Amino acid sequence: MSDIHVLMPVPLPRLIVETLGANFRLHKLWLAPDQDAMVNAVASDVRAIATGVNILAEGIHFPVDAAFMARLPKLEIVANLGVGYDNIDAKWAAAHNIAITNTPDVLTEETADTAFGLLLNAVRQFSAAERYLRAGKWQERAFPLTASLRGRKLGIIGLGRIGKAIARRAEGFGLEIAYHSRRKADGVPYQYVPSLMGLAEACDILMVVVPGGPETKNMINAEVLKALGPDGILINIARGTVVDEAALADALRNKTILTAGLDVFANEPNVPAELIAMDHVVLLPHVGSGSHVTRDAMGQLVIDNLLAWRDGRPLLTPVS
Ligand code: 8YV
Repeated sequence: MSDIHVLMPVPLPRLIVETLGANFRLHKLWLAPDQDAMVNAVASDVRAIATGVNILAEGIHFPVDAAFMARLPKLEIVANLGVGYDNIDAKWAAAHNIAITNTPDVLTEETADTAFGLLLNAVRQFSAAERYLRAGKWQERAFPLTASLRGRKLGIIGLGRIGKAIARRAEGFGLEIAYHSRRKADGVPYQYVPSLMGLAEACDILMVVVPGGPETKNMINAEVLKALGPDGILINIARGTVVDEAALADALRNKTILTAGLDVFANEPNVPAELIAMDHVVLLPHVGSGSHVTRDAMGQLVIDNLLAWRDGRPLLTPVS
């Protein structure tokens, strides 16, 4: 065990807790009866933070914001479990020479699978159909016919690694594909649409794959949903904050759009009651990367980044 102090604000998966515990002086903040007192006690020693979003214990959120990092004068690195790192004030960290690592690549295919599962489920109403069967209603009559994926055009917002993995799947399903992002991507055969409104107008599926944070907050608003139109399907596997949830509930209630599939919410684990009450909307509890194999790979990457930092080797996946 080294004498390097690492602070873990939230309960991360066991692989990470055990391995970091064996290699560092690990402080498990979430277990402290008085968290503020624990931070004060270790603040002058802590050189690294291991954290994440939407972890094991529901409802535990811990923003690694400027105020928190400012309390740790020796902080050098924040290792995040997750590709998204909107739980960390990255600008402040960069300005203070604090490195951030995340867990890209290892979760790309899993998350793209989830996105596509949500889309198929939302368009063909598989969750509702299963509830129907379990409720014994099939005995009375067949499940109603649904909308179809056939003939649709998919609009991907954010053509990063996960966006491209979703696009590859969409090709196999015979969908037309367009995307919107800040810049046109090199070497992709998909139609680039320079504005979000333009993409919403041109497509009948919108797939949200952009990072969270202030820049994308409520980017999917009432206007965008109106442009998506009455056959439109919204899928969000990115961050709940990207979608104006009140506007989405209105759009679903008023049939401004057809349906939605959501894996993420603005205030997890709280989901607006109005969305829960809508049987045709598919809601998942932020399970995008949530398989054993993928979470293990993500956890290993958190560990490997911290060990590389400890040993003075280059970080594996630093956030630029
Ligand atoms: C979570 C995610 O990190 O990678 C992301 O950005 O949202 C998820 O993979 C995951 O729930 C682990 O906390």
